[in-house]
Amino acid sequence: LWNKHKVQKFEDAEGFDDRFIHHVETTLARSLYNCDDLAAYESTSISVRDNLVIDWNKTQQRLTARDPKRVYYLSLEFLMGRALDNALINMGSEPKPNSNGDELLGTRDMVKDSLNDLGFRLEDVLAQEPDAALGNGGLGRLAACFIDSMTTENIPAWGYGLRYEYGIFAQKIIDGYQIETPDYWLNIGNRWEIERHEIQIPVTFYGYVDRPDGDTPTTDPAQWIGGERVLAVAYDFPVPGYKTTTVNNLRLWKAKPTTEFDFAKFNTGDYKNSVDQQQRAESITACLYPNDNFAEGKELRLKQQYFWCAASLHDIIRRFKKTQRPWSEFPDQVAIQLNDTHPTLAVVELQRVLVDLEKLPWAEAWDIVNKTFAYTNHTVMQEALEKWPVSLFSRLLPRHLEIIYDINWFFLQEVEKKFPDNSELLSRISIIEEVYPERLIRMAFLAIVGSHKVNGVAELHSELIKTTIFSDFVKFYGPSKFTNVTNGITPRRWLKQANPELSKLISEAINDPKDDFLLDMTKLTKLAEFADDHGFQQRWNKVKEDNKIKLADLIKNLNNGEDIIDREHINNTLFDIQVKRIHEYKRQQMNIFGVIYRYLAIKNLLEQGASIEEVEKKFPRKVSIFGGKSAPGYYMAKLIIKLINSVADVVNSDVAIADLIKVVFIPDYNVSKAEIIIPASDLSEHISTAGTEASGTSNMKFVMNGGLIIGTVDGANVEITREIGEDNIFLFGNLSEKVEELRYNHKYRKSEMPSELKMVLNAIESGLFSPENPNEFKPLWDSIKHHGDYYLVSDDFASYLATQELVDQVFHYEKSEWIKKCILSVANVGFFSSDRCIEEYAETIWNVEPVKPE
Ligand code: DL6
Repeated sequence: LWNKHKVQKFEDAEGFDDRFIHHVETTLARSLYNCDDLAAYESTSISVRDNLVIDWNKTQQRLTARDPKRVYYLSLEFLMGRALDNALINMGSEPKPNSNGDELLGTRDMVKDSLNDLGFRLEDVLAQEPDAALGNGGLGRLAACFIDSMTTENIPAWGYGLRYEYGIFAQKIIDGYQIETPDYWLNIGNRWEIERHEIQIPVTFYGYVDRPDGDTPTTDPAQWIGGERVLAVAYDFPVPGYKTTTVNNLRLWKAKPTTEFDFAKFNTGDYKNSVDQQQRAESITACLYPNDNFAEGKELRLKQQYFWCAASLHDIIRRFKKTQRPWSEFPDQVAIQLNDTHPTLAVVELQRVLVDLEKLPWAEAWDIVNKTFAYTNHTVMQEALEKWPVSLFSRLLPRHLEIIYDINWFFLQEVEKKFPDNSELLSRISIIEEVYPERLIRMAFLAIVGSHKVNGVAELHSELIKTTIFSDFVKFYGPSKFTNVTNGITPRRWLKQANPELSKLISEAINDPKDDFLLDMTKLTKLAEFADDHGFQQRWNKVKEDNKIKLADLIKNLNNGEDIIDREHINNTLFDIQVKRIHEYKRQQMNIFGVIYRYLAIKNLLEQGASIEEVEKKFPRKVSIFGGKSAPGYYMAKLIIKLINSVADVVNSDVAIADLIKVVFIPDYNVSKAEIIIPASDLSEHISTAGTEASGTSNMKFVMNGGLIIGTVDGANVEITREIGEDNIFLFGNLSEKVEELRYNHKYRKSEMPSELKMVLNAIESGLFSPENPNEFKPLWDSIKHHGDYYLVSDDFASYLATQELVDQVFHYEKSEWIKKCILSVANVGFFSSDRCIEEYAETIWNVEPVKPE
């Protein structure tokens, strides 16, 4: 009977129309005559989601039947962006003839045609969707790309995270300053999520530890009597894969109060407290912490972490227990990946469950824990490494603190055995940092001790963690525990979806009409055959020009309809883009100093009597485009944003320079803006101080979209150079090996500032960009002149400018060479597909196999 009445997926235009109208009329309770773009978006989304849910159910049934090892990806951030377009591309339907029988159409084209017939434009409908911006930057977007690839690769995988009510704040620029406004992304509801009322997991905080058998060792089972209890409610997001009917699940938890303490307070008339407690519970998943590469150390953040780890583990264990396997088989069935140290409490929680609740002996439990977890490190920067005060733990999670002490005790004993009488080593390697006035728990160390593998995210970074922050662990465990998996990005979103015209040109050129290259990126190498083909180069350049026009339109819209970019010269204006979080280590300040230098040099030439045509020969047309958010409390980053906007004001309104330079700061950089910005770049900047950017992933996105890179020898720039060839990237600057020496030189004032930088800083100090407050940018120049120039701007500035000159030369005077470099870069970018990463994780860390649909 169940089979007979099973809901069917829509397969063709007619099926889609029926489903669409059904949802307009029933789910939305509207009529087609009263259906605007927003309603059309909602109805399309629910119709598409219906298809996904049908495949989701089949995927879960298949997994239950086959019971393979599963991967659980624990990430406090999933920066998903919009879902609808991605689902339409991924949904797996092969292209088929349209109603006239004369054209190949995939699901996306079919839905586009149908919507057209119903009176809607797909672009307008897609634009209604708010971004799911539950992440800060690279780390969260990586998790989103990985979950796409895990599904595409048919890996049995679940993502676990938090369903924040407010995602990363929306950035407004007022008078050049960043102003944060809340991002209530659920304002119009969320048509992609399925609320699971039936899955409500109690999570406890505070309280005390009870030992019914008296003063037994802490490694024996104990009972944690928690104080505050909240419920974790599951919200599921189906994740489609490309050309597969596998649909995986992203489960996000929302906190809600238990009803029991409401009533207790209510009955005693303590209404205010009862409401307070409700709000306390809900506050756990209210907000994403808006820091990138910075650990803030707030109690609420630790509460978020435990809430999420406890609920996720409970869910994982429940699923495992259904199979009735013995505990010893847990690591054969479950691989848990820790995305940075944020989920490290899951290690402790699993040990607690096994020892306290399941009554396994400590050592047996620990063996299971260790085989289950693996940890990805995303940074070497001290300020980003999480350390929690012991006192906070002892209040919030008293039993977990005991367990951490025991883990540390056993670990240090092993260290002592291997390296006797080395108390310095013991204190360096201990999970507990003995510092005054607060002992701290080093979460990265706990993650290493609790995991069987630790990986960095690009080759240079993975080497650096072994020689710097984790060197003692390499000594103790040997190097084999540490490995590298270079990051990647999904080509479905970052090529097909963001840059449909380039994707089409590629599939035509390599004769791949069904877009199989999006699964097998080695097919791109065929593009190299066209690198010198003049006709192809022109078509390539036309796609770039069209993308630049789209970006110019976006900028115009954001600028109240006023055009900043000169449309007439758009093809020979170099679009130089740096979009990412604003951070001193990423060195947006060096970029804007470069712009100032160019501006001053142009003004000098003009003052010396050169004509604009003569000046243009030396400094051809260029638009410098910036975008990115600063953490709300990061003073220097906010000052950099202000400087960029102040320079833009001066330069853009200076008619004397006749549009040779334009500067744009795009407010509120997010995933859907990135999808417009990245395809439009001629050049993008990845110019971090060597050794500071773990990998970077936007570097890969820009290359995949046919732009060239100016960059330092840092993060994944190294592998990008290896893959695409050093002739196709503009590298400059000092190497990471030199950084320590250069910092030392600054400290002892042995460094010389280059004259170009002096000129720039003098101009800023003169108040050229802040006439009303000449000291406005003092902290920026002070950090270079007086505070040791930690990010080594003065050491790299001259080579940065020289390399920019080379860029100008090739772009403006050797355009065919430029386009050739772009084509060759795309031909060899295949390594950076996140499918490759997932294959590496699956094979070398998780030991899981794909489960393909029949
Ligand atoms: O691995 C993803 C991404 C890298 O591409 C960036 O280079 C790196 O800065 C970023 N790291 C973090 C670390 N934050 N914390 N916590 O976001 O990871």
